[in-house]
Amino acid sequence: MSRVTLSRFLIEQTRSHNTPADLRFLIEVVARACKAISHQVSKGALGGVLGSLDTENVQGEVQKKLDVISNEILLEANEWAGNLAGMASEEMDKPYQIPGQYPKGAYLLVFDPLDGSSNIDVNVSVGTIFSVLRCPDRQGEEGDLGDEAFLQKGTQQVAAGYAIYGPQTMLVLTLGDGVKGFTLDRELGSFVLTHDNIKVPEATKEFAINMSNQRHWEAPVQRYVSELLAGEEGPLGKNYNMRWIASMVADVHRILTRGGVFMYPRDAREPDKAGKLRLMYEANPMSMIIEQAGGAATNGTQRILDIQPDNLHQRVPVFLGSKEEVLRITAYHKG
Ligand code: AHM
Ligand code: MG
Repeated sequence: MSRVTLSRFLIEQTRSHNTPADLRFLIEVVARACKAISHQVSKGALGGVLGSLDTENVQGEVQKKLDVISNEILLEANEWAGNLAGMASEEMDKPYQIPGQYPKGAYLLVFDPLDGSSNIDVNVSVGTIFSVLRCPDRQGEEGDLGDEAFLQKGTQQVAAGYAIYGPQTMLVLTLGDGVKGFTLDRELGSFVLTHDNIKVPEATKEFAINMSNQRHWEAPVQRYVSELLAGEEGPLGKNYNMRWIASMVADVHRILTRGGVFMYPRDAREPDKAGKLRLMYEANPMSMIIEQAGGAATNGTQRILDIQPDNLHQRVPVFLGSKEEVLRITAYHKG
């Protein structure tokens, strides 16, 4: 049986679902960049790529060498291809302008080039998260493209995905019609479709949260997690298992594989920040994938994809995964 590569899948999408050719090329370029990042990540200490730089990103976080390398790989791969009007990244304060000598395209690409990078030096899975939006008409045609072009609700995403650099490198993708998983075949040099129609089980017995922040959480999260911990004797009547990888990509990948609920709530450590994770390039693409796989994603009170962003690097509380549990914790916030 012939194998379905990402390229073949995308060509078939163009035929069967009218996926525009430039969107197809864009995904191909992002996938190629992810292969290059996977290669860099896999070199580890041999490639001299581990460790931190002396620089901080816009969020005030120390940048890892691989954060910067991955950001550059994505920018260089995409800037000349003609599919984009601009890019924005966790690692850059302002949108990246397509250099004048290259053609501009209809889309915007937003990404976290290397999510979970605190895990790189300890050889635990990390990943790239990306979101594709349409560029509003005529913006950036003359002069620089501003932040406003990117400030679109998650419902406006035309594609979202992530690459996970783990025991296997995989690309998980949605074009708004279900979720597909592709595994990198290093001998072939291609992503091959291995997980057709990924679905998140509606019910689960597994949760993911950084328990060390418990004392800072708000009341609904305190209540919910104490019920999870109470197990069979508690109000939920079942025993729950816990996992926390501290790489959103790896935690979400597990949830897509076997169910679960992922939480990064707002907490009282930094009261002016609405959580740790960023809306545009972490929460929105992951929420689109989770919803397309039959799960749910909220900020506690509202569907994440319905939030109108007002800032490129805006933070948001995140509750996502198996529907039953996400609806429960959301009800606790409202009630
Ligand atoms: P990063 O984008 O700087 O890597 O931060 C995001 C990561 C997520 O992947 C993960 O869910 C979270 O931070 C872990 O945070 P903590 O170390 O507070 O548990
Ligand atoms: Mg991140």
